[in-house]
Formats: sequence, structure tokens, C-alpha cells
Amino acid sequence: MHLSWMLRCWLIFLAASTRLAPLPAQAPVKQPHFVNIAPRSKIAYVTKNGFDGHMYFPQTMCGGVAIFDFDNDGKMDIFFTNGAHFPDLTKTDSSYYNRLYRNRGDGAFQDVTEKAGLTGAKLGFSFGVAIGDYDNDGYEDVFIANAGANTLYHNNGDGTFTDVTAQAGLAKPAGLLSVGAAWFDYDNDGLLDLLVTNYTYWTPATDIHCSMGSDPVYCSPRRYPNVSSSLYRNLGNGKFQQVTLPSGIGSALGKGMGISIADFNGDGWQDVFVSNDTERNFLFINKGDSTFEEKGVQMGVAYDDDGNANSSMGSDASDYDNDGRVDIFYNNLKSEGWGLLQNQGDSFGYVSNSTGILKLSPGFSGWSAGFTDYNNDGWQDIFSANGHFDYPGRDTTQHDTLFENQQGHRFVDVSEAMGKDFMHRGYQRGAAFGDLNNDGFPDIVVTSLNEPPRILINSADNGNHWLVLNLIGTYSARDAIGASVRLTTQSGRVLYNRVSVSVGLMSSSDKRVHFGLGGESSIKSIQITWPRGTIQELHDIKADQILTVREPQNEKHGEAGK
Ligand SMILES: [Ca+2]
Ligand SMILES: [Ca+2]
Ligand SMILES: [Ca+2]
Ligand SMILES: [Ca+2]
Repeated sequence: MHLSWMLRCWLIFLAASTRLAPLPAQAPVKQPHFVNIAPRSKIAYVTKNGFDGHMYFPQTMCGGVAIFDFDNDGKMDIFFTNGAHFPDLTKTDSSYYNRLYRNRGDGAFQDVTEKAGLTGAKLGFSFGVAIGDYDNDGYEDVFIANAGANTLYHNNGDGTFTDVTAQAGLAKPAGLLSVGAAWFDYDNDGLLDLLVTNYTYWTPATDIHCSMGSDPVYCSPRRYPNVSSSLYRNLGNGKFQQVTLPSGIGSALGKGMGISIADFNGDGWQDVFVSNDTERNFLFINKGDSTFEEKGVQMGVAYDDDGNANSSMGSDASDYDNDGRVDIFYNNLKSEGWGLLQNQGDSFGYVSNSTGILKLSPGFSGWSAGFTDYNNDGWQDIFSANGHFDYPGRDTTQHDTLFENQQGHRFVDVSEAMGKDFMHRGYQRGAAFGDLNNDGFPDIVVTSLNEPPRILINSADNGNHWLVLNLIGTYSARDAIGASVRLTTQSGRVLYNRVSVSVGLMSSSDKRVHFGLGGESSIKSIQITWPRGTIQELHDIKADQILTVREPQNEKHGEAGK
């Protein structure tokens, strides 16, 4: 008894002294933030929507961004689309030009637009940009969605581009506003096809003038007709065939904005989510026979949890909870709250409420948006480029937001901790994601109406590990858009990502596949499922590298597109 009492006292003393022992000195874990390096370069580009107080309907959407490597030097370059003068819809001077900036690799970007032939001087008002190597020649080509005729530029491989629209067969009816576009191989023939989201029919002559009291305002989209998206099949000889109606894409009429491509039901065929402004969202399930069935309502992505169709602006698809199924995010205008849709196999669950998104988002009007693992912890965070309509003199400018993913369960708003360059208030519109300095931490480029863009470099200072995969298709289309990757870390943690380029709104992101690995510096295995079905396994991979992987050759397979 006495002994037992002594022992208990000793144990209590031991526990107390352990508790009181000073902790070993530990450096605080640093959180990455963002620094705008655009002022280091001569950036002539200012997003110009031609604003003159009249509030022409399409002026709210301007300033698409692409992050891609046009000259194959391993450094991601930046392309911006731009607006035009109203009501004539012409790029009346060079301030309206689209712009290409070459990444010099020293933190500065060089304007190479004129040499590249990408000013778009004759294009009028441009909205979205979609990057894809449609002819599998190893050089990324550029498609631009416009108010007028859309444009395809072929990358000649020598720093110049040629407008090949006329011979490509990508014509559209006059007055059809094309906002976004995405390259993907819907029929798995090794050639990238092209989906274009259209918004409505509009010309300066049919513009409806709306006002609130005596103030002009942008009209509600509901005043304008709904239209379908367009699908063009790549025939492989530089020509495309319009398959909008036979493919079933033409059966759904809305106001298309963001496009997210993924194999949502895991059957080996790439499906399409389209976010529609003020109309229900679409989910086109690829039936594998060159047709799609629009199943947005059945699969639970058409409306929010209250059954409302909301403004659904930009969208992105990614596996935010690392369960092997690709989820969907879309943002909305102020007071609506943003949509996070969890892929539950046969359908999607609206999880904005349970994940905290619905509490964090109603104060913001979002445009481009995307998943990006800014802190390399293996959980995809959500960025949104924000700003309400550009009514001068009202409190309509906003800052962008970053919602940090807490282990796939909840999101918390970490925007303020991202630094003053991140917190810039404006009418942000386009945004693209990519690793501009190849340090394994994703960066963000954002446009803002009537301002220069921001090139937000990730400070990369929490020491987390990462892997970037540069996948090159041989039997599949060279860009390998849609290739999915399952990564298992040394400790057995499983992460998912895929080649995804059409991210957000009007914008196109770095096609390389990025993984944050947290504290783990080695990878047990990587399984790549290439778009045409080949499965490739790699083992014992070191972290913190950009690894190029070519699709394995199979005797039965030729080169893509041959
Ligand atoms: Ca480059
Ligand atoms: Ca090409
Ligand atoms: Ca194809
Ligand atoms: Ca994260």
C-alpha cells in the first residue's frame, strides 16, 4: 500500500516534470505567400475592356491568361487576351493587343508578341485562350475565343505563329460570343479535339441598354438568348469537322463559361462539365461512341443545394479529398456562395456547406478559379480571381481569395496571409496556374480590368516536398490532356492528379502535373493512366524534381495522330 502510494506520487511527479520541461527550440513553420514580380518586367499589357460608361453587355468579361511553354525551353511563358474599342469592336491601337511574354528565367519576362505574330490586331474583342498541340508536332498551339470569328494559331516552332483558322474549318455564326475553349481527345483517336463555350448572340446593334435609376448598368444575362457550346473533331490534317449536333453537345442550351474536362465516371472516356451563367450547369457524359449525354441534373451538378441555377462563372475539376474521384468547383457572383461538388461515384454531392465554402464565399464575385496546392501539403487549395462588375464609384473592387484545404474535410480562408500583393483590390477576371520558376511551388497569374496583370510568385518557404510530371503522349495525343496519375508516397499516402489545362475562366494553365508531398521526400510508386488506356508504373522516385515521362510504345500502337 505504502509502496503503491510512493510509486503513484513518483509517477505524478514524473508526469508533471515532463509537462514542465522546456520545449526544444523550434523554428516556426513558414507559410508560403505570393509576391507580384510583374513590375520587374516591361509589361505593356493592360486588360482593356473598352469601358466608356455605356456598359455594353460583353465588357464585363475580359483578360484571359495562358501559362504555357511556347518555345520549349522548359520555362513557362505567359499569354494574355485583350478587349477592343466599342462599339466598333476593333483593336484600334496597340493598347488592345493580345500579348505574349517569354519567360527569361531570371524573374523577368520579355514581350515577344510582335515577333510571334500574336497581336491579334484584326481579332476584335477576345475572351478566352486554350492551349493545345493539336497537330502533335511538339509545339503548343493557341486558340482564341472571340466576340467575332474565333482564331487558331499554329506554332511554327521558331518563335512565330501562323493564323490557320480559315483552312482549319472552325467558322461560327456571326454574333455568337465565344467565351472559353478546351482541347481534349473526346474520341480517343490521339488527336486533340476542341470544345468552345458560347455565351449568347450579341452585336453592338443588338445591345440592350439597361439602367438602375439614371445609372447605366450591365444587363442581366437573362435578357439574352441561350446557346449551345460547339464541338470540333480534329481530322488530323489541320482540319476540323463541326460535330456539335451529332455529338449531342448541341442539345443543351445555356450561357457557357468555364469548362472542366475529366473522366468523372472513370470509364476511360473524357467527360465535360460546363458552368453556365444564370442557367443550370451541364455535365456531358462521354458515351464512348462519339456522343455525349447531358446528365447535369441526374448527377447533381446542375443546381445548388436550394435548387437554384446561379451565376456559375469559372470552374475547375480536381480530386480535393484524394479519394480517386475527380470533384468539381465553380464560383459565383456576390451573395450566391460558391459550389463544391464531391464526386460520390454515380453522382455528386453539394458539399459547399459541410466544407465551409458557403460561409467563406458570399462576399465575393468570382471569375477565373482553380485548384492549386499552394503549400505543397498534398491537399488541393482553391484560388478565385474576384471583383464585382466594373461600376466606377461604387464599392465593387475586391481582393482574390485562397481557401486552404484542411485534409479534404474543410476549407479555411488564408487570403490575408498571402501578402499585400495577393490582397490587391480590383476587378480581377482571368487567372492561370503554373510553376513559372520551376521551384515546385505553383504560381498564379491574374488579370484585372483596366490594370496591368499580376504575376504572383509563390514564396515557397515551408520546406514541403513536391513532384512535377511532364507527360508526353506518343500513342495518346502528345499533350496527354486527361492522363491521370496516382501517386503513393513512401509512407503509403495516396494522391491523385491529372493533366488538366482548361482551368478557371477564359484561361489555360501549365499542363504539367503537380503534386505537393508535405514532409515526404521519396515516392514509392506512380501509376499513370494515359488517355488511350495504357497504364504505366514507375517506382522509387525522388521528390523535388521535374520528371519527364514519355508514354511507353506498344508494338500495336503507332505515333499519335498518324
Ligand atoms: Ca519558355
Ligand atoms: Ca503544334
Ligand atoms: Ca480526337
Ligand atoms: Ca494545400
